[in-house]
Amino acid sequence: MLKVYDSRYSGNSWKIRNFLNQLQLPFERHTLDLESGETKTDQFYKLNRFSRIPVLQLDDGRTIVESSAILLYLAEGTRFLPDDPYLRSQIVGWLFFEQGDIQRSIPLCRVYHIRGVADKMSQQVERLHADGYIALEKLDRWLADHEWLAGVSYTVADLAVSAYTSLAHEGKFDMPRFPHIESWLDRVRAQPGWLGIFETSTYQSV
Ligand SMILES: N[C@@H](CCC(=O)N[C@@H](CS)C(=O)NCC(=O)O)C(=O)O
Repeated sequence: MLKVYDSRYSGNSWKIRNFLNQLQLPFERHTLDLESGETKTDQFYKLNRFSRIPVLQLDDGRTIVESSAILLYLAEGTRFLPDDPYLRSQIVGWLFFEQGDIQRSIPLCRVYHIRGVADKMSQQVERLHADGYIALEKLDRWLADHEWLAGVSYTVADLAVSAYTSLAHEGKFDMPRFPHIESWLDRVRAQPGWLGIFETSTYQSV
């Protein structure tokens, strides 16, 4: 059975569980404690050369690391990743945007607020907010006249980009400023099998 190594609050790990639920694929969940250094052991290094979660482990023991790579692997041959090379390039482009633009700012802001250290880190939070707003403005502008990120239906790009975008309010981003993002997030959440970050998948066995 597929194994997912994750942590409770990780948005990157959530993407994987959410997608497995949408694909109706059974998996074993192994939740690690990041604060106690469980991703920094030699044993975990063998699963992920970058010493972080999420990791997907296949039946034969091989692993896939990096959330975008895991999503692309799982999406292959499904309606969430069309065969058409141009459409695929659009999807991959959004996955890069998520990694480069969204992840540069939103997750860290969220972590500072969750851990209650945002006030102490106010200068850094201000910089991260400025950066995050630039990415959110680009996304909102695209969504003003597109229902989905790539093509005419929900794809793995929508799933990936929506994860941290939908958690941005936890980093105190003012999301009502982005009405097109908010309507798109409603459409994403209405997809069959969509799973909230703290919901347990029916396909999860641990
Ligand atoms: N680019 C990676 C980022 C993964 C990542 O940032 N993982 C975080 C949790 S969301 C982590 O493991 N942090 C602990 C660490 O780096 O030690 C992905 O998309 O999978």
